[in-house]
Amino acid sequence: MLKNSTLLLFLSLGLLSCKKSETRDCDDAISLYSNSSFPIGVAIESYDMLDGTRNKEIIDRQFNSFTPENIFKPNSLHPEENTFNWPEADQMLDYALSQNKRFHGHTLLWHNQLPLWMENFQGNSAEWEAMLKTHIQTICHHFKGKVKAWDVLNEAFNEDGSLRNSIWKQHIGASYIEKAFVFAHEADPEAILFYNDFNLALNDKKRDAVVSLIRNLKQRNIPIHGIGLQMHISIYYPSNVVIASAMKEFYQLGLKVHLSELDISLNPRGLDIELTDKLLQKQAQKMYSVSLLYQQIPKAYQYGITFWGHSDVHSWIPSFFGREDYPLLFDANYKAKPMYCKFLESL
Ligand code: 9MR
Repeated sequence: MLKNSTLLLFLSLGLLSCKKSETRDCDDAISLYSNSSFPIGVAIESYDMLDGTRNKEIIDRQFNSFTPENIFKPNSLHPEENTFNWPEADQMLDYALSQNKRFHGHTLLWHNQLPLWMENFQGNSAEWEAMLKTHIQTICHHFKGKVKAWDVLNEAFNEDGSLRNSIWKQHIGASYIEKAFVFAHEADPEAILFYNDFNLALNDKKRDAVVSLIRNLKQRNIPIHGIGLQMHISIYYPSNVVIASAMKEFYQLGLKVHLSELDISLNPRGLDIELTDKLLQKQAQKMYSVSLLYQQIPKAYQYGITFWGHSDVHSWIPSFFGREDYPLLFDANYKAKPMYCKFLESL
């Protein structure tokens, strides 16, 4: 027999698919965030803030939360052991705050985009731990009170659910994770601290591993407050049922849920595709469903939905995977796509 909660989930998914599937024309002079009950974010680069550009117009009008796509990563913020690179980061943050945008720090730790000195650091485990502490606390102190939330740790798990063999795990051991959260919390007790990863809806093994890590951290009062479900998804998968149950699993652990890097691929298999209206409508429908499902989680757990860029021309996907794709809200001419219109309609 279906449990009540499962039954409700299926009923609501049924309702989602019964709602209008036509995309009405929409006007991007409207603002997404001012029509939304939850924050709507976007990953930005410094060039997105250039005066007079369509980029700036879009990020200012449509979004009320900014995530730095690259310049807050370790190789950029901490390029040499005794050098922190603040000016570009400060400029981006000050701009965001002057526009009343929330600023989401991404990311204190990762296995990618590390400076060479960090990768080649020599020392015993106590020295590695001291280095980790200095890295995290210098950054958190510098931005204290301005960066309200941090991705403390990004992508620590492999797809089979094992812990990635990053430099942190190799030199400090698995306890580097709890240490990282404690260090960040000591430096800025007000900051909301996230673990961020991809495929957490799609891949049960990975999700189970992250859930059990978080349960363990929570039981020991390690300060962790949110989960970043990156949501690099496609029009084909993961299913809406799977997305809904992943969000539920995490908010039931008491975590705020951030759909932190959303984009919807039209071409996950990297085929020669023709960009048809049918594909764009499927993408719009997926966006609509994800948004409605997100709005079904209790308000207190809705940290927001962040897109990993605003226009297809800036998406990381075509260059990273070497394939044609159109995963974002605006097309390469900065025109709002059906995905934008359906998202607006869902709010
Ligand atoms: O979008 C980012 C791209 O510009 C960088 O070249 C890339 C480097 O690995 O990182 C991209 O952002 C990633 C994010 O920081 C973490 N999750 C996966 C994102 C896409 O790769």
